[in-house]
Amino acid sequence: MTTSSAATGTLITVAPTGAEHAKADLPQLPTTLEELVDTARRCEAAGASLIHLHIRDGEHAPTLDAGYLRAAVEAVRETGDLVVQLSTGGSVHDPLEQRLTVLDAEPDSCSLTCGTTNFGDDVFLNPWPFMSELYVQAQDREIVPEFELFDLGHVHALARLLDTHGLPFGGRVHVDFVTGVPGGMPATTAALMAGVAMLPPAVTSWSATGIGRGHLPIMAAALSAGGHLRVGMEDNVVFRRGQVVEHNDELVARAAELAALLQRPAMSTEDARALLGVKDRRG
Ligand code: KMH
Ligand code: ZN
Repeated sequence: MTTSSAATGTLITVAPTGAEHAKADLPQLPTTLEELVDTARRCEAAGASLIHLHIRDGEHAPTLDAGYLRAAVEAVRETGDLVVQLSTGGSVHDPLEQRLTVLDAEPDSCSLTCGTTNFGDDVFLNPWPFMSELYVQAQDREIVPEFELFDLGHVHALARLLDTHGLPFGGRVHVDFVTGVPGGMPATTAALMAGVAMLPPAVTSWSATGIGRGHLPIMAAALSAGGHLRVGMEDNVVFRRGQVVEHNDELVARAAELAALLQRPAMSTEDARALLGVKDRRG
């Protein structure tokens, strides 16, 4: 794809929780249903149009339990108009078979990581048969995947996926570069631009996030290159040097402010739905 085809508005995704941070270390991390609903409401008000959800159980531990997932999707959907995306990446400890069952909760969108990557001291496993199966199941269930690219090889695997199975439900192809994971592509402008240059022509939009200290540089690089943004405590818990994030809406508001300054203001949820081609499951 060419960056000039990017929309004039900015899709802001919030990834509020993730699977890696412990509630005990970060009590403001939204882990309960009430906290997720509050997060969705406040982040939509601040400019987010898509929420990438990892769910926690009653002990605040990552879970792929069908009941928890479905309850979260329904509650967030009732709260507002955010596009609801469930993580199929889960935590590095989740078995592949269980990660496929995430689709049973009928989110609007699901993440789909395009390859295995080292993930700190762990391995985030995404072998080809799993990616393929997840993709086909998402097509069948009319759930729009967001392709997560942690490395340049993942861009190549995305092209293989599209060549093998055709377009996703809705016909749009949105990818998200996750940069700065120890073991993946670094959170540098050069690495991000190398990934963008490799995107297959079927890609219709891309966003990027930088883990930890890569957060701000990648936000600036993505915006200036016509990309969209992902922010949130899953990726970064430091607002500025010496100041920990107290609520995800701080990160969304700052992203919206920068996007507005660059004359690519935060996109409405309706525009985001059209950009991504999601099925309307509201009401
Ligand atoms: N928690 C990471 C191991 C995704 O949500 O799809 C995987 C991850 C990607 O966060
Ligand atoms: Zn995630």
